[in-house]
Amino acid sequence: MAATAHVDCFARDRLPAPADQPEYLFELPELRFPERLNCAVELLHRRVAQGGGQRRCLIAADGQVWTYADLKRQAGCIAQVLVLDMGLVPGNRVLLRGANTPMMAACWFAVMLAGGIAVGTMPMLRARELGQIINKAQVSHALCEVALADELAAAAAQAPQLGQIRHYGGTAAAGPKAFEAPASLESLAAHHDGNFEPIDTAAEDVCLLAFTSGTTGQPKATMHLHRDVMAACLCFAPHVLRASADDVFIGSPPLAFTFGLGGLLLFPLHIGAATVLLPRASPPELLDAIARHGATVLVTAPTSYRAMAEAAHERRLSQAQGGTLRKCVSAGEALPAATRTLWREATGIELIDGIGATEMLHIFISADEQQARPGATGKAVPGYRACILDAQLQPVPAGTVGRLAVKGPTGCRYLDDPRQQQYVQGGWNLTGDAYLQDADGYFVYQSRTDDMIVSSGYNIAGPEVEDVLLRHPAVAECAVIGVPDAQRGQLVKAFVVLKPGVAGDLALVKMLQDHVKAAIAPYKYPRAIAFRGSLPRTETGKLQRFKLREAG
Ligand code: 3UK
Repeated sequence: MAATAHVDCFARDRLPAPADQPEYLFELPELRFPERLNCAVELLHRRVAQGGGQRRCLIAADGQVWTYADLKRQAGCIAQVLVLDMGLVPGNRVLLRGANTPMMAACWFAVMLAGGIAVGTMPMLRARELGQIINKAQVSHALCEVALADELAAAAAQAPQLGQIRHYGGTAAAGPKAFEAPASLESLAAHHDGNFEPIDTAAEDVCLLAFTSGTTGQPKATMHLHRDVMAACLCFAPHVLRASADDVFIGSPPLAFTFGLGGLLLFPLHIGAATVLLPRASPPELLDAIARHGATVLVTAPTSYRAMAEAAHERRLSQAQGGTLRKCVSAGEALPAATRTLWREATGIELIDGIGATEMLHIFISADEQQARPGATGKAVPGYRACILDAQLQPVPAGTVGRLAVKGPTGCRYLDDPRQQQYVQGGWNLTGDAYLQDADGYFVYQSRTDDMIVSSGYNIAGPEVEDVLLRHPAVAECAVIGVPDAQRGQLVKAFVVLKPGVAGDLALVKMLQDHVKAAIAPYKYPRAIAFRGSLPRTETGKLQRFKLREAG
């Protein structure tokens, strides 16, 4: 291992033992990284040094533009604040808390330049969850948007090692408190020149702790290296997405979620493109913003595509319709074939579905517009290998459902966590997803392994039933789970959100059941159907099936 630049070796000392780590693949020549590598230098300084400093880089919701040179300078100033005013030493963990904005992006790059370790946190997290993260990552520094300061302050009160917090994004309207508060991050940054000499980190130095959006129990922190950040930019993005320097990226996932970090910050910067950072990106807000900013590449979750489809058609968003949009990425959850069809009919654009994971940093199975197959995720992204294994880690024949296993340049390294041995077995990363590989080698999602419904001895994948229900004109959203049943072991139950104006009565229950029986094997039909106003979802757009199971 090359000499670390870390003075504080907390993360390095808590890496899983080499025997517990996955096997890494660096077969693509571009994945053979030098020993010394700082991802901020690669993504930012290199572009400016090569004359791209005046290109548009970050676009705020209000249309304000930061060039690459602007971002480099601001990140340099914040790095100087971190080191000179806040006493950061390489290897310290810096918690980042804020909505998607140019300042949040500048803070992220500042941490990289200073050799720190960024700890992203979703804006919606409360003091209790922030406290778990601060404790697990032993966070010493924090950069926080004023509007989200309260929950962090409550968490920090219980965490003596978090001694340094600075706030940004306040306005005069913040009230009298703003005058009493210590100097804002912006005012401290303005005292520096931004000419920060980047820390000469090792390619294998940890630079990011990404917490999994796990549904229950203690959060897991995945560790990623400077090298991993570059690997993410060199696999899915150039081989599947294939965006160009003229593209304008836009989307919804928070930068604290690695789907958003890659899709809305790392990938556009890697190719010299521009990216619109929206603090709020609900489907209606996202629709407005796409048109307002002339966005060309959209990154969001399946439910968001479904919610936007109708209006997208009316607004003629895509290039073929006279708009600007040309590429759309879906990840975070399985993409129902029904949603793929809906979006194609609305815009003419074939979605690029991809499965990624916090553990893997980004997308490892996907298909571009030409290769896309309804109902399938795709094939291993160049740089990765994937297969389907049984309980004994033996490969299963095509068409057989088993455990999805992957390896590539990135992989799972939990910080000091016994669950490492569950995710990584025999050198493979086991994502916890049940998949099959079809005769043509396409990977077809079934369900999370522990969500598979077993009813009267049949294995039933909830998402397959959901896809059928979503094709019924009365259905806006739905979720299918197994509930305990004395006769059948488990019973298939659907939770359905109806389109506005539709009445959820017994006649509709019967109609939906018949609709499913007519489309797929009748034993899969939901014997119970409950109508709901909404479904429980995480901030990353994932359905929280466990909450529905608890509710019964
Ligand atoms: C599920 C999918 C089917 C799957 C993520 C892109 O979602 C991301 O990371 P998380 O750690 O969750 C990982 C799990 O989510 N999943 C994600 N995408 C798909 N299932 N089809 C998909 N296209 O269960 C996976 O194991 O929150 C996604 C990039 C970065 C990410 N972190």
